[in-house]
Amino acid sequence: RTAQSVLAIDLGAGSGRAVIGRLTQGGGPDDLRLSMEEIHRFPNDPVRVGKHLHWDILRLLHEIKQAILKAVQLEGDRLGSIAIDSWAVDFGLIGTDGQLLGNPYHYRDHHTDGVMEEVCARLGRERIFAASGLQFLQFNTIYQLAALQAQQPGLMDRADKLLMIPDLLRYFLTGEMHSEYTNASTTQLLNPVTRTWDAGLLSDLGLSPSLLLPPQASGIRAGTLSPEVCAELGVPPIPVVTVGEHDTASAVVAVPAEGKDFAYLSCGTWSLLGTELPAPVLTEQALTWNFTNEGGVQGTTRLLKNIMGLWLVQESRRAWEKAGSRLSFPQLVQAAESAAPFVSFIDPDDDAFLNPGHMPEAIQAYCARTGQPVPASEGEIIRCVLESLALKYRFVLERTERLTGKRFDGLHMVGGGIQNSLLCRFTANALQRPVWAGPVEGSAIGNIVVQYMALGVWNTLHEARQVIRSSFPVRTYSPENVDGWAEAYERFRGIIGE
Ligand code: ADP
Ligand code: LRH
Repeated sequence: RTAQSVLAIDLGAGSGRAVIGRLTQGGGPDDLRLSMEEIHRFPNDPVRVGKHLHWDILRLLHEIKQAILKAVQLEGDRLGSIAIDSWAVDFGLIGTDGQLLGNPYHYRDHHTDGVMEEVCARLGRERIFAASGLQFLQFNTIYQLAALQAQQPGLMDRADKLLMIPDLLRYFLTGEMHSEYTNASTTQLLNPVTRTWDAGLLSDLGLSPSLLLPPQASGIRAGTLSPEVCAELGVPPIPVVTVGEHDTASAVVAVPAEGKDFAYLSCGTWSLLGTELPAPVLTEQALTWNFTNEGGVQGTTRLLKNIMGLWLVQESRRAWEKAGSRLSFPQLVQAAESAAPFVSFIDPDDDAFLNPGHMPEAIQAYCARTGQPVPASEGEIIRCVLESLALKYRFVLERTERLTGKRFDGLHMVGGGIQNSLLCRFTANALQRPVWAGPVEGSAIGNIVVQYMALGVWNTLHEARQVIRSSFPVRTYSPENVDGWAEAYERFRGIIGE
């Protein structure tokens, strides 16, 4: 087997894609180039059943199989390995017979409403933060498990193992169960110092330690396609490896930074803004500001904060589509560009926006509640969202600097959201620093790179990032209209009450 190409499956909350990564030799002996070819893209539409929102996990498995089939048809024996990354926190429960128990919940389902508050009152926020280093989000795995214990004790009694979404899909492909570290770190049950499950937290929550498998590093062999999958698809037993299986961990791998101190924004359904560090920041200030220390590839820490991101645009578009308007993302961006600047701002991270049902109405209600002009047209609403996101990026970047004592020259942006060049421009303006936008398929590229690291092509992230830098375009946005944005930032801070 000549291992020259790899298959990355990257599942976002909005859509999934399968990408083949290939390495080619440039002019000199050290001149490697990475290229990628998207071979499959599919929507990831959650399904509502009764009161609850679930992922369509078997459909995702079906799409992954289609991707494997296409990859083998294209690459034949050259295909060296396969890996999956996905959104964080969600999981499937497996019974003692090895079967999946029920459909995994979507993290935006309301079954966790109020549960975080209850668990924090019982265990203490300080204690949970010291034991996990994680930000408090109501959908973290820890609160989903507490919700299931209260609401479906029978299910929890039958659960033998918990597998995070990529672990689960890998299990379906290989028959082997493993837990991958970067995604395990998003559960809020993993200790950021010992990098293993926090026994105290598990015990206080009444969770059996045997529910969770020991977290494994990214970049190791975690099985091969099972005989059943090989027979079904007519493909050979290709190795399946672990990567940074949390999509944000993979996105951070793909940041084409030159040095070790850089700020990034992974820009998709969510906006994840922060920096890469050798160790977690577990200070009181990090807790108060609700920052997170997630596990990164090669033992790094991702100090970052979740910002609601382009979910606000996606959901607005969905509401307008239901009402019969069919504007594409580029058309919505164009409408926003034509709308008046700096009219109203929202805090993108207000709880009202987590899953409001009708996003434009939620945005309008926020503006009315805060005594601002209420945006009406599609362009006005999207303008309000994009300006508010850019201003929130500045707010979080400045806090990241205060937590780390570092100063960043600019911001790297990766992910599907950088196709929104208005947002990139606004961000450079709000920050009053340059934005370097690229690559678009950050998570898929990070996934590919770690597969190549598993194959021994690179030893360090630094080397891999050098190749990413020379292989994919990066567009620079320089700040303009500095005064207008500085004044807008002051108003924005007043509105969000910080
Ligand atoms: P995820 O991986 O979380 O599903 P992506 O990284 O694919 O998300 O980013 C999806 C978002 O990118 C969409 O919500 C949309 O706002 C934005 N987007 C995608 N394509 C375009 C485009 N052509 N123009 C503007 N925005 C776009
Ligand atoms: C982005 C992401 C993010 C998590 C959220 C649940 O796709 O993985 O890092 O907080 O989804």
